[in-house]
Amino acid sequence: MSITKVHARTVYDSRGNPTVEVEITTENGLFRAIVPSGASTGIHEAVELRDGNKSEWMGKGVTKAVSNVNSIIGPALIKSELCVTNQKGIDELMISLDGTSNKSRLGANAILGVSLCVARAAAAQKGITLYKYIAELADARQDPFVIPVPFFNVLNGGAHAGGSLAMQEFKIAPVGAQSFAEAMRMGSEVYHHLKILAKEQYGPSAGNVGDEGGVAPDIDTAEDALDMIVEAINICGYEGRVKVGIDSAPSVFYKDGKYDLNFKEPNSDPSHWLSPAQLAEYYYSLLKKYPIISLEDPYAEDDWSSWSAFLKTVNVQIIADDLTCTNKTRIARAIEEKCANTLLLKLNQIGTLTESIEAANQAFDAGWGVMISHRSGETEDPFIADLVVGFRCGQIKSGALSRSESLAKYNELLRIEEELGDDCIYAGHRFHDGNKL
Ligand code: 2PG
Ligand code: MG
Repeated sequence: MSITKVHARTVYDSRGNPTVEVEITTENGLFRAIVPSGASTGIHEAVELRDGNKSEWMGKGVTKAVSNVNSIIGPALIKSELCVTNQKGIDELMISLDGTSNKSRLGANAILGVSLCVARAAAAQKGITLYKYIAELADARQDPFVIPVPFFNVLNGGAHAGGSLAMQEFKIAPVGAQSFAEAMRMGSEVYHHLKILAKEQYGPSAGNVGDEGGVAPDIDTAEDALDMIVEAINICGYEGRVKVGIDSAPSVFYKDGKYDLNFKEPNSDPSHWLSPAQLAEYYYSLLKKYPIISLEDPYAEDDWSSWSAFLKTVNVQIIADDLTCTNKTRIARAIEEKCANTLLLKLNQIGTLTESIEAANQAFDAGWGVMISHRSGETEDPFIADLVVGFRCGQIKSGALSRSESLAKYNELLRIEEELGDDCIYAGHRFHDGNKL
């Protein structure tokens, strides 16, 4: 079934910034997708096309990307008469229409919106759910489906919050739950106890939330954050069943080959900046003291040698986000140089579903795990819930248990788990090996 109409418009993301929504019409109906946007974006990501006109939307308008869908991509797709079930053909057509290596002409935000709509239209044509269709596209086993462990980002710092905390995300993972539904209950209880503790220890405003819905108290160190999180876990009686993850997102505090944990302070003293080896020592101390099972972006996006030196010395999950940017050349290098053991997969870092499938399979083939991720500027579109089940990844992060842009994904996973019943298993402690379960 080919496409009869393509239409894009400007809508708004969870930070109130403009973003691209695309609608595609086929004989089966109208299908829609909205594109998310990062704040701590890696410099090697595909280009999110912004107008740059400071007098409108502070330069963040997406009218060029919207018009690229309406006047270039849409007409070309309709003319091509490609069937919506030909995801690869359609994605390749858009990549060649763009003609650049980083999608800077048409914009990854324009291309991704269309790519995701096409998948929804194809699933409808086949009369199957989106996650099942994605599993077919990715050539993933479906028997049983794997429901991921949610890594809830319950405490926000770095570029996602005010306050002086340098590290960006402190996540809780209910690996000891029996089901996704139970993981949600456990996560919700810990999150609410954490909020109470934050207010008690740092005053009423400490319960205010950051960009990803986690509490954002004005604390200085990772230890302050982790002490409070562990206390909340223990109050709920979930010691051993709820573990912890961190995304340092240090590309924003990497300066002159060193790491400045005081980067929000304008007059930060360079003599306190940490060398890569000192930062490693700091991570070891955290790993020793807290129930950490996952460290994302321990080092900056181009500090390759520090990544590989560090990986040799730890046995937790090490996730590459800014390092790899869901880009196959960078993933290949990270695999070759043994920099990490898990890929963070973000659709808009690369800009098409086809390339995202290739990235996931590239990681799996190397024995890596894959975590599916939202962006800190999100929308009500729950696409990644279907994506994580279709890809059989075993783990997802979509922010905290607050704000509907985050809950849209978690709630969709609750529905999927219920719908699948005995035909799915919760990844639990085996979250890293979802594709092998
Ligand atoms: C990250 C993400 C998502 P952003 O660093 O992993 O949590 O943040 O979308 O701002 O890049
Ligand atoms: Mg990250």
